[in-house]
Amino acid sequence: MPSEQEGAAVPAANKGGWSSFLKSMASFNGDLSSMTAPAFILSTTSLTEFSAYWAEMPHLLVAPANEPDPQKRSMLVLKWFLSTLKQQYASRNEKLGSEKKPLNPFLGELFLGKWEDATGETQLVSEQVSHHPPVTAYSIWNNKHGVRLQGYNAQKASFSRTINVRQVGHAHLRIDKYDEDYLFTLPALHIEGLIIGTPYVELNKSSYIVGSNGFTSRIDYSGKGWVSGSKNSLSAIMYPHGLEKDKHAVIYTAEGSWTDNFTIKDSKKNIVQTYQAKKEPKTPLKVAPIEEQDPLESRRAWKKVADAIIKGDMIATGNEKSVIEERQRALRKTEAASKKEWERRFFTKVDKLPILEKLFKEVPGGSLEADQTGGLWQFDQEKARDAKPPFSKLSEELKNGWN
Ligand code: HC3
Repeated sequence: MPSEQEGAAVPAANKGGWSSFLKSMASFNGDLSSMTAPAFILSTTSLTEFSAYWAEMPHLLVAPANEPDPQKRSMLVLKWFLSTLKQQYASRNEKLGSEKKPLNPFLGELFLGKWEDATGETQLVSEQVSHHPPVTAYSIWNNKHGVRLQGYNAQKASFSRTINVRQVGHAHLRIDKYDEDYLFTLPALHIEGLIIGTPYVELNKSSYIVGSNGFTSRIDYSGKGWVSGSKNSLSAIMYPHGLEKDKHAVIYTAEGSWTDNFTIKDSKKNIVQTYQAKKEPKTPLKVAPIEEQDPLESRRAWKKVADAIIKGDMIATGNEKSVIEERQRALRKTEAASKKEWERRFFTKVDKLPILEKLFKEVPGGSLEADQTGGLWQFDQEKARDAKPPFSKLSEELKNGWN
């Protein structure tokens, strides 16, 4: 894949490393966790933290719970989902200048936090529930508004001119007041700017939001092509179940950019919602100080690795990573010897997810794909209620809200 532009944006000292990385991608086996990237492109953040991107604007997450009209409620769910895209897929390159390679979570790794603002407390629990394949599960809830989001995700990657990623997994939003459930499928993505050394995510194909109230939204993603099109584009339609192909059945449409502005229009083409990603206020996530965290909490567990990455000390980075890997290998050995599987702290493997199975019928070719995610995962309120310090505050929250 040599090119004149290769590594153009990479500092001179790192050009060799970038070239070797690109060459090594020709034999990439599709397992993102086994990809070895040069030091300067390593992130200090683990993928367990990415679950927080779902709720950085709690006011938009809870807004549907305060809308009595079911069609408008579904439209607000669509608006919230679209608003999360920039956080999920573009916030890192905005902050760091390019998409870096996140830390691969170990089995049992946790990331906990909360958002506190006018919407009340929104809690987050994220846990690595599987290592092979890597699967991250999360639960996010706001008791004041009776809104609960949970889900899990894995990535299937391939290399053809760039890194292409199909996301496996889903998100499930529940609005207590209306006894309503929404299924979200996850968009496919690929990496742009890889050759010149400024990788960033572009979304492609489609994703769906299926509501138990009878409305589905399909979101189509596109980017800048050779001839036309613009970066990070989205176009969505919302329609009654089963009427995806009927143009006259469309109730709302959304158009614009998931990193900038988009509008939502009704069937008469009146603008009913405008969204400006750069202006929308975010609520910072509060995470316990590292010394108060559980040893399995991400920032505490990865601290020495993160410090070594920041210092640019690759030897220490490798050594500290090995300490974590060795500990994990020893744990797996003990478990195998005692025929006991690692007990997930907040999630449980279940045989069925009946609500989601029903909603998946509205997604063309969609299914739960349990074989790709090491099973089906569900937030376990019992486990969370019994949580011991430092998670006791969390169990109080659960006692007060979940039924
Ligand atoms: C592909 C990705 C890891 C997975 C990231 C996921 C899909 C994780 C779940 C989140 O909810 C959404 C999300 C956002 C970004 C995805 C990452 C972008 C790049 C990263 C690759 C493993 C890194 C590739 C290495 C390099 C050097 C090109 O950045």
